[in-house]
Amino acid sequence: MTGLVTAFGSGAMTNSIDDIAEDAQAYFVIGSNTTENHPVIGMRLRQAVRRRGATLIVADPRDIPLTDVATLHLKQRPGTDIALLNGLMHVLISEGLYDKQYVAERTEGFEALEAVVCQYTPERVEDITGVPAEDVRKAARLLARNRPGALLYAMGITQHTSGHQNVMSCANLQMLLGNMGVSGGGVNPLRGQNNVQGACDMGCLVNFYPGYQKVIDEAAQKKFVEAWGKTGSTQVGLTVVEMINAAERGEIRGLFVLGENPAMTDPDVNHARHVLENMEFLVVQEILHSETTQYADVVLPGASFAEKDGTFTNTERRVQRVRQAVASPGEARMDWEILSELARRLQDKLGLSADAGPYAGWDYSSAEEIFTEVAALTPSYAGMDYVRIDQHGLQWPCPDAAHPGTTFLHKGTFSRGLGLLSPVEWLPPAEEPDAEYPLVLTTGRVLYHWHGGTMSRRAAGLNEIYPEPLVEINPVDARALKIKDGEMITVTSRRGTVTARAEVVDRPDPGVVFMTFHFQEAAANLLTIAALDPVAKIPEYKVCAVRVEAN
Ligand SMILES: Nc1nc2c(c(=O)[nH]1)N[C@H]1C(S)=C(S)[C@@H](COP(=O)(O)OP(=O)(O)OC[C@H]3O[C@@H](n4cnc5c(=O)[nH]c(N)nc54)[C@H](O)[C@@H]3O)O[C@H]1N2
Ligand SMILES: Nc1nc2c(c(=O)[nH]1)N[C@H]1C(S)=C(S)[C@@H](COP(=O)(O)OP(=O)(O)OC[C@H]3O[C@@H](n4cnc5c(=O)[nH]c(N)nc54)[C@H](O)[C@@H]3O)O[C@H]1N2
Ligand SMILES: [Mo]
Repeated sequence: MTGLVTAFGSGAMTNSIDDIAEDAQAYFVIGSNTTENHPVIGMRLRQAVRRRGATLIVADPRDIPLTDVATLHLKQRPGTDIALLNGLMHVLISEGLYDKQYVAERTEGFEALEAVVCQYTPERVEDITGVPAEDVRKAARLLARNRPGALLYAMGITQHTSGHQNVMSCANLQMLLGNMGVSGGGVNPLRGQNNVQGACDMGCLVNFYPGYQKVIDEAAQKKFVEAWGKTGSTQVGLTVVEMINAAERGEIRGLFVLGENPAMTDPDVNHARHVLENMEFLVVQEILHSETTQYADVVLPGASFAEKDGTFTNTERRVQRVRQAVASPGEARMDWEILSELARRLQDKLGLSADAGPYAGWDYSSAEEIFTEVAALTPSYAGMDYVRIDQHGLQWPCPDAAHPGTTFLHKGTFSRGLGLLSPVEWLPPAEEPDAEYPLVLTTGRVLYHWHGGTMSRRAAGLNEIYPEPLVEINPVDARALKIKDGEMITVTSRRGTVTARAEVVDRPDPGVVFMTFHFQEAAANLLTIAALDPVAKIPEYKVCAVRVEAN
């Protein structure tokens, strides 16, 4: 889900943590609560600002810990990022502040971009986003004056029906500033889980084989069918929400859920739970019981990260070894062992074993064997093996055994040659506030909990620090609704309703409320909308319309 494919090929940081922390003169953090959700990177940003005076611009609809040290906070309305980014580019172009040489030598499409962004005057941008026109100008000038600059984004940018276009907009801005292909620059999606980058690299995306080789590309198809036999898929698959919808239509009868808790984390979760309940056959491979295992016909016990051997790929494309630290309890086995055995039995049952190919079998005896196979079939991993990654890991692309790995991408040239500036128009979110549901709900995370809470809510210390769900609401709205800080309130959307305690704070502006999705007793996803970005298919978790009432 988070494997959003950007204009630059794959959803990965173009740069590295060290080069950003050390060489960037400016940071533009948009839709990333970095200190709470990527604390190591958040700490490096804070240090860069405090110790060497780097410029920090935060664009976020809420006050977040980073805004305390920011040079400037642009507090846009949720779902208005494209207008804001176009406004910044408007100023860069109209004031002649963009990197003209870079744009001429390394990019194409400038005229088309200019034609669109020239309509986003700072005054019009203020109308759409709520950010004062003067701050839009100030931000553009700061970014132009302090280069190289790194743009960092996370779910505040991607979890929208315009998520894919939001990312393109970020890329446009960084190209105009000449910030691509340089140390301390780049467009940097901070990846969420410890190994979501690795899962995407391995081909756990609907449209890619390992290493972002396209499933629809004929040469790639040929390679993988030759290597894997008929089991090598040649069709683009369905994403999470698409699967739920297909199951409802009767097109999917069985579901295998591995390391996910969709009964808590899918959007419009009343609907998702209903579909899970009616699934003819549901297998859940888990380390713990969750809201989703309650619907399962079979639960397969997986081993946790500390009980695993293999590799994780972190957010800066660094492939690293992970070693089993403790034995797994009971019958639990590593996820790949369970999958291999299941696949072996299925192959026998379906008579596919005879279907040859050097890697058609599932008789792996170690994670290393799987790694070697992937490296053999994947150019960006071709130069890696367990010996080479042992000490510090290696950052892909690493095309051959002598290659040192890649700190930052797009040096000298983009993979397509010239960087394409692609104009993007702002469009409103799928659901906007109205008389019946007058407030915008945006959802996200806090430092102390993790997603559906399956793991973090079992930790006594974390529950002590952050024991219950809170709804952040601005004092202006609270006063109008006669809600006091700490009172129980009801939040209702077109899809569901939850009750939780109000935290009356000016972290969000009037008109915006914020909830986390960590607590099953007030599951924010009962409220969210399952509207998808048409390209990336990511749900619009960051905007829906709600009504709030005192209890
Ligand atoms: N403690 C903790 N850390 C985590 C996780 C966790 O659950 N707990 N989850 C991990 C995972 S998988 C992920 S994907 C990352 C997510 O990391 P983040 O994306 O940083 O987390 P979120 O809290 O979802 O959202 C980030 C910010 O987006 C802002 N936002 C809301 N609406 C908008 C909008 O319309 N535009 C913009 N620009 N910003 C908006 C929110 O106010 C919030 O500050 O965190 C990872 N790290
Ligand atoms: N409203 C709202 N909803 C959101 C988001 C949001 O910002 N707002 N963010 C979305 C995002 S970015 C994400 S990534 C998703 C996360 O959604 P999920 O991935 O569904 O959330 P988790 O709670 O992390 O669930 C992972 C499950 O895997 C289990 N597990 C942990 N380790 C292992 C292992 O090694 N093997 C196996 N087999 N299981 C394991 C855990 O016990 C847990 O139950 O939520 C999405 N949902
Ligand atoms: Mo995520």
